Amino acid sequence: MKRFLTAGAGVLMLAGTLNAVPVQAEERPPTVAEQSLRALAARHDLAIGTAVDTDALRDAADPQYRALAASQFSSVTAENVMKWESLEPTRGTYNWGPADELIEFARKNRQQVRGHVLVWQNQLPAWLTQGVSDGTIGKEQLRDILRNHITTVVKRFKGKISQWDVVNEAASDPWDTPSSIHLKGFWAQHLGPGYIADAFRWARAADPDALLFYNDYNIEAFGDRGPSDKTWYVYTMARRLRASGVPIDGVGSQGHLGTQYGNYDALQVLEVLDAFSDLGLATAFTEVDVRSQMTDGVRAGDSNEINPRLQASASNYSVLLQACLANRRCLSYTVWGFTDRHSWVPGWFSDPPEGMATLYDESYRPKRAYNVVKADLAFSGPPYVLPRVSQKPRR
Ligand code: 9MR
Repeated sequence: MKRFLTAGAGVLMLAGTLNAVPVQAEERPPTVAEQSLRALAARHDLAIGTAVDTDALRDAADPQYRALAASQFSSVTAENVMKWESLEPTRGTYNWGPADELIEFARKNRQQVRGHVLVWQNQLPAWLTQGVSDGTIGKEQLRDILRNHITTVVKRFKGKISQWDVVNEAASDPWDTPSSIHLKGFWAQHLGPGYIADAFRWARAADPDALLFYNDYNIEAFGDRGPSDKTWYVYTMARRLRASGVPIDGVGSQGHLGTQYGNYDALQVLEVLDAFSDLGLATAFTEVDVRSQMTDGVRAGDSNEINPRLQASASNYSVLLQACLANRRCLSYTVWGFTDRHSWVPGWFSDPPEGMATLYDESYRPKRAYNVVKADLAFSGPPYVLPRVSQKPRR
């Protein structure tokens, strides 16, 4: 230290004598802690995204939400406002306002937008589900309505959406009846299995440049590859769609995990991403969050109960991110909300209550999960982590 000070003083004296430019503090690169997630992800060409609650984004009393959404993320997904019930609450009358606001926010902040979602059995407008159940909308008409919806929405946002979730959550779960995985829900029931290929074709016709994804949960790792293995089912479905020339460009794995479950390691998760990309598909994590049960102890602030949850949550975020980094066709890693202040989890899981699922706590303090995501982005590189391979939309 003494030697350093003496040398420093010498330089100062010399500079003074020669009347040269004043000595500046030596330039150093920003530390990892000072970097944003999006800056670190950019080194891998990886988009790091978040679902956005547009009410929170608009809330003048909650400026931190907006600031973090802009500074930390390079991609945004509408948590709700691009869903059918939000876009077309009354038949034939579209409400574009909230979705447009998000697109404008993304433009200002140089962010990509993931479009979520075109075809899903949830959050459908009542006029549609009621019309089908009372028979005023018949099968042929329903198909026309779906084609018209996809065409209208995709054209409206053409050029502004990098990836569309075209079909969401079409596959059943092993706890459904029957336990063998099958196509479930409104669309399969009323239109039959062909609606999936149709949806991709209609979306492609409306925007030749957006990447078109199938998106689902509980497809992080393969199981026994038997009839109740959902990941295997989705893989087989994607393989068939590719083989028959359907314009599907990617598979999104949502990544909704819970610390109470036996989850996966990065190699298991990578195996699935590699299987999809070997079919010529891009991959993405689209809705990552890792929730925990909120026991009485957790709610009372007992660190014996809180710490293992924070650590397990962080570790699961890391597993998914490491697998994504290692798969060169994994184009984006999106979290489903970034703060416990605005997360779907507490409202959805109440018995037992669950929460603590995101990267920041309710007061916007970064949690261990945030630091682990940051460290993975900062400390990974060749030979196993290489820049992304861009995906060309399939014609
Ligand atoms: O986060 C969304 C929540 O605000 C809505 O109430 C809910 C309604 O279905 O949908 C949530 O988002 C879901 C997403 O659209 C699809 N995958 C599962 C997500 C969490 O339920």
